[in-house]
Amino acid sequence: MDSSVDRIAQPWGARTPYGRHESWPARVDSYLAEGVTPEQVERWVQTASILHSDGDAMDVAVVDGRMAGVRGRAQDRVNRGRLGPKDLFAWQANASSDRLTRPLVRRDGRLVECDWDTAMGQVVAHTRKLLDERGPGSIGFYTSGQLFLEEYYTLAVLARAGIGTHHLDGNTRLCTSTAAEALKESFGCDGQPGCYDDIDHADVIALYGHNLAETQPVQWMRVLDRLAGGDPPRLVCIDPRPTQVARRATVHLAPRLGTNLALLNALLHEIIRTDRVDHDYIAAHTVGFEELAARVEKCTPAWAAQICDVPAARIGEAAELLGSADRLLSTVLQGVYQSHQATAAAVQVNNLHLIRGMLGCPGAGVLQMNGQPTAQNTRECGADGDLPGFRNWQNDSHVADLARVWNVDPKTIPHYAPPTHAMQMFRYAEQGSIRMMWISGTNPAVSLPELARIRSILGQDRLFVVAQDLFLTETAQLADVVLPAATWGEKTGTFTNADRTVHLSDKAVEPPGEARPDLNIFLDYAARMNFRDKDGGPLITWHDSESAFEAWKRCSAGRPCDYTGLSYSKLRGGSGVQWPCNDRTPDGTERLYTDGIDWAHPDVCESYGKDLVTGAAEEVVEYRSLNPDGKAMLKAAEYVPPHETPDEDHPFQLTTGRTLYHFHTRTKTARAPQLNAAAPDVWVEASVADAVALGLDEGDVVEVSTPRGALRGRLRVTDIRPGLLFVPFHYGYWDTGNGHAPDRDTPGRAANETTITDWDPVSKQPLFKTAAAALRLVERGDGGSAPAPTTTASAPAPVSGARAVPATTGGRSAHVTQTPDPTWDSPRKEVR
Ligand SMILES: Nc1nc2c(c(=O)[nH]1)N[C@H]1C(S)=C(S)[C@@H](COP(=O)(O)OP(=O)(O)OC[C@H]3O[C@@H](n4cnc5c(=O)[nH]c(N)nc54)[C@H](O)[C@@H]3O)O[C@H]1N2
Ligand SMILES: Nc1nc2c(c(=O)[nH]1)N[C@H]1C(S)=C(S)[C@@H](COP(=O)(O)OP(=O)(O)OC[C@H]3O[C@@H](n4cnc5c(=O)[nH]c(N)nc54)[C@H](O)[C@@H]3O)O[C@H]1N2
Ligand SMILES: [Mo]
Repeated sequence: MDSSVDRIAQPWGARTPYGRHESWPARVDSYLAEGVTPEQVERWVQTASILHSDGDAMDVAVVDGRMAGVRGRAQDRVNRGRLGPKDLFAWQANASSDRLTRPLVRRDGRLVECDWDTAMGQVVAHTRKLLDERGPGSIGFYTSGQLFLEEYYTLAVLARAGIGTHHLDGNTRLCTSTAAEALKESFGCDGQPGCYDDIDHADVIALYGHNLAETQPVQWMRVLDRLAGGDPPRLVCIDPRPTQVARRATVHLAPRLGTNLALLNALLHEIIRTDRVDHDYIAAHTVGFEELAARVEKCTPAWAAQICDVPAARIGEAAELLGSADRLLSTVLQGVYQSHQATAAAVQVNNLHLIRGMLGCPGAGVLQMNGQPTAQNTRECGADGDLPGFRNWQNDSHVADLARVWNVDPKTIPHYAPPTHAMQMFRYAEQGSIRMMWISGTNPAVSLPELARIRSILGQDRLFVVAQDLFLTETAQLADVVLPAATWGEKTGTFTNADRTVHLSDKAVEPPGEARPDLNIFLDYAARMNFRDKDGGPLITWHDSESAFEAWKRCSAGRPCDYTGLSYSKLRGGSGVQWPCNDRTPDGTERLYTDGIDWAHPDVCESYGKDLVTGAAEEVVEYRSLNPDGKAMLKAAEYVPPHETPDEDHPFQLTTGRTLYHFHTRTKTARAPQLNAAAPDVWVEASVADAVALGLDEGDVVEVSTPRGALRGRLRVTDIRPGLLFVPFHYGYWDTGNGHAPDRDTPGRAANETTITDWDPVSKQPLFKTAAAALRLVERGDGGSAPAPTTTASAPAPVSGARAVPATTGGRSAHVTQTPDPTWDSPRKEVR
């Protein structure tokens, strides 16, 4: 029976319970704009969500050449028809009246409209001048985790072999660089070992710094459905906030910020002490066990309890669950990745699985999670600081192989040092060695740390900034040339989610005005620059998305992320398919490492690894002696405290992150009325104890300040860990009315006014989750409440005598139809 549910008030919808080792029942969620009936829909066009890393498969409804709604795809392995609130409502932003429709160039200090020839002419003229005068090292490209595979691959070829620059990275640096690095450190190569189906089989699911309920709501529905079914899994949650995950956990540990490594070392200590290790697996598939055991020998729960400020007994309970699990699934995300020992901590989760032999079979998997929808492709295609196809920049034969694919001289591809990471690119621009920065699909003027610094870098006269976006974002406002991009729904391409599932996204409608797909913009630039291969032929031989995909397939051939068995026609109609997909695995590959470790041999590995504490890169000689046979590497690391810790002036720890209803800098979700209304402005979360001590109440306007800057917002009192503040990072200034950057007189509201320029030494991922801050009252709230949702981790704490905060609801315009599959009989899956 169909049901209609307000999916703002009930974000996860109705339950479809299922038991362990059964397949997840299908349920199709659909939403049509008010006044549109199913009969009016002319076409349903296949795609998947680009608002998180799940890849929820969906069809877009088209009426009169315009988008009119969405419905989930029941046949897809990822979501089995379900959609989350952002999937359901955010498409409305595409039709927003303030989309960029023409290119802009800066004249006399102001951005004015022009034609494409003028804008691209300026970009090309600047490139040529810089190449002549300063060489390729003066040009940097900062891209995204939200474009399509075909676009990243084209960008990687033109930047690395066309321009020959070392400076190409994605905002994936802020997002999944630790995921990639942790996989390289343990397995020698990027590539997600586990998959979402592991949720169907696990008896214990551990989530480290991962608010699955809000950031991948459809997979949380899957967990909720298992919790409601037979033989439910037990959850272990490591998060200092009372997330929905924490509320449903058997063991919830709320550690001090930045202490994940201490906690993980204690968990490993307990598992080794109680000998819950798989000695055969360790002997057959790993190196480094003795060093790991020695490193964690003194890391008792009592030791970690002091550092993390959680009860030692609780650490013991968590270790008991992890140690006794029959099929353990672990996920790791930003609560681990965006702190000072990010890679070192993420690697310990891999270690825990390796020593327990919990890998490569149903229910036993690690998900070093991705965040952005297409971050996986940024990594595969080498539009982050890696070479395409997970090739090793330190291995000359890998570089030669890439040069063969591109028909260029190996010397053309810069590989004399590690590729520049995004934080370093901004440093070079600050110092003046980078003079042109082409920013595509990211909004660093809100998303990078220490925004006052970022604004001053992007605002320099000597730096030529190109911004390629859908809207006149905070970043675009600082650019010299603004290129209007067509986006999801308006262009065709593919992308890959966090469990290696490749989806095709077909064009549904025309882009507004003169906006062009990113691929066309990059191809146009390459043509105007006349990039050539070593025989004088065109460097880039493709002309549209499908031919770009075919070119990428050739580049991926024989590599871990092998796409050779995929094609647009294969991806149309059914479910997404997981790479590697080739002659041997034509239906894709559910799990990696089912028969041992495949890509860690010194000749094939993507990386020779780094020192987990200092980040110093190892050489091939060291790697060969550590790991001659290409096994998994158990790498240990010693805990060191966060770089910035509270003191008298800044007595709080400050962390930042997300809320269910918004995506990043809100260029899309603020333009979807249902989502915007659910969390229309910034807020600050503090604990009951701290609010009482400071005499603060729900709704009071407070200021959070650090040595970098300050922000103001209303207070929400929650069950967050005492001593900790949380601020969502979604709120820039483009829609604040005054439309200009904060200054001394108008304090900002972006979390990144306060964050620090600092990063994990191994992955170079910036620290958004560990700062020290002060909190003060600015103005009494006068009975108002914080604009924070009540359905999420931001739910108000029950405080006796306090006013009730109105519940978050969406009303009529948020009603979504849910259609369970009537033919469902919960088949049991075969389990090896
Ligand atoms: N609704 C929504 N969903 C999204 C996105 C979005 O913007 N909005 N963005 C997508 C992207 S790009 C990403 S990267 C993912 C991010 O997804 P998540 O990582 O799940 O989201 P965050 O809110 O950044 O952080 C997760 C949790 O880390 C906790 N945390 C903070 N500090 C620490 C710490 O020191 N230790 C531990 N153990 N935990 C800590 C926070 O309390 C928070 O609940 O979400 C994706 N999905
Ligand atoms: N304080 C704090 N800061 C953080 C984080 C945090 O947890 N705390 N998280 C970090 C993480 S994990 C991430 S991923 C980043 C995200 O940070 P950003 O990438 O800067 O955030 P978005 O708002 O997603 O920016 C994407 C931009 O691309 C545009 N866009 C969308 N689709 C297209 C397209 O098809 N083509 C083009 N050309 N443009 C498009 C959008 O309009 C938007 O302006 O933020 C990071 N910053
Ligand atoms: Mo991210």
